[in-house]
Amino acid sequence: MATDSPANPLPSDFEWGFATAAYQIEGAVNEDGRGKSIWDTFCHLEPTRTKGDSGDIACDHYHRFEEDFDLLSKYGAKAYRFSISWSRIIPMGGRNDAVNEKGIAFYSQMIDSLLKRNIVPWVTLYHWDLPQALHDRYGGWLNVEESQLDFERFAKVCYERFGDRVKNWITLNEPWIVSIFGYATGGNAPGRSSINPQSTEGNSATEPWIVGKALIMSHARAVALYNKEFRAAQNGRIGISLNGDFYEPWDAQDERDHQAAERRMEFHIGWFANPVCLAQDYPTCMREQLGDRLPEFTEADFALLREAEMDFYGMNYYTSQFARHRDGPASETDCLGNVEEFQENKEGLSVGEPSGVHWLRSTPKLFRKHLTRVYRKYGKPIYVTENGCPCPGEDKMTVEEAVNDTYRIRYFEDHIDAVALARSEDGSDIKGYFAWSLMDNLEWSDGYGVRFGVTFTDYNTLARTPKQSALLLKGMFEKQMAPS
Ligand code: PNW
Repeated sequence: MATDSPANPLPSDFEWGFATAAYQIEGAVNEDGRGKSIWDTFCHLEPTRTKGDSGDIACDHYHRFEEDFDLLSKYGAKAYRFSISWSRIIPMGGRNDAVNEKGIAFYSQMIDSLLKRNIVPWVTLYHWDLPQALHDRYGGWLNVEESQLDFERFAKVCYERFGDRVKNWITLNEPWIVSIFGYATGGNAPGRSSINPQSTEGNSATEPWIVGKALIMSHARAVALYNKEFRAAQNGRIGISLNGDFYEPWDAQDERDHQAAERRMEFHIGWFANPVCLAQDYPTCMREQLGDRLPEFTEADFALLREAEMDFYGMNYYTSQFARHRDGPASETDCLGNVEEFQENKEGLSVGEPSGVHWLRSTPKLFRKHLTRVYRKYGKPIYVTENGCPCPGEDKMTVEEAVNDTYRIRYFEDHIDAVALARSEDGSDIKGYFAWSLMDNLEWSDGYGVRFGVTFTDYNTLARTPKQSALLLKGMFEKQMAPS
């Protein structure tokens, strides 16, 4: 039995489990009154922006969630993080639009099914699937004033209908990716960009910063509402999930690269964490570079941010990189802080071992640094809300080969070790961990080729097969909880 002693790197109440997102697994896009989201539209653009794939069927989780929760039980998960499709709950999205009772019933059944199994539900309100109707009506996240009021109402419906049973809320998943991939590079829905040859509309110099403000204020409204009207009765916790890599200087001898690494992290994390964790303005280096392209916060905005005190910082972590400063002024469309990014440093040393996707190398030591930097800077307890990888070559493997996921097993071991060390050695308060993902699923613009699951999904038969890592995670956590 695990007992708590100061020698145990992880406490016995450390929460752990697996994460997913609605559009990546549910399918059933036209069922039971669901409205379209911007990802339905994006996945059906021609020429394709998603390798010809869409979430029309995905893992068919909508019809198979009981089977998938059997897997969670089998893996020993204590918690499960999933997201709610806004357009299943409010098909047209807006604050005066109708609520779809069938959408409510679906998530209600899911929540009950988890609780019956003693698995704690963690709900993300927004994992990238904006109702298409809001995009059409007023430009979606480009309209700061309208979008925050509609998001607040969506959040309210979720608290009212699920908050008796759901005690863990995540407002937004990765607002950085939403803003930059959606409105600067155009790689994600709604695919707007002025620098992407496949995009027909957009302004990469201005739109991501407007969208960022819309997301910050939407988060703030959802948290302030929870604090004011629901916290006392429901007694839950609320936070946000931010992505961000740790950056080391490309040339450790060059002070300008040290500054570049810090600036890169401010553009990644400080952009959102300053306002949402500290009720402060954007980092100074962003103001300096972006000038009046970065929207101001009014006094009323700051007042709302102060009312939106949250309980935890959700960290999505996959990899890290090196940053090198650029000479001269930043271009209008730069969104990284006027730096170049590399996976090797000046000496040619790789940041980590390559995985099955180009942007991800395994960097557990920098994970520990990242956890501790974020904890010291923003002062919130941390839940790792995503961490995981595809194995090298996994996209071409048969199920028999893929279940033998030694790279992923090592990745998890090393990253869980880093969490334990950040706690026991650095004093960082880390309370939970979710592996991404419960099963292989639609990897957004990469389609179904890139497999992040601990469960293999056969997209022809929709059969699920546990990979070895799925069955080993429980032991990895228990080992860290045991007296040493
Ligand atoms: C996250 N990057 O996105 C998302 O929250 C998940 O939905 C997704 O499946 C998972 O990570 C794996 O990609 C990211 O390029 C997408 O650095 C891309 C990056 C980071 C996170």
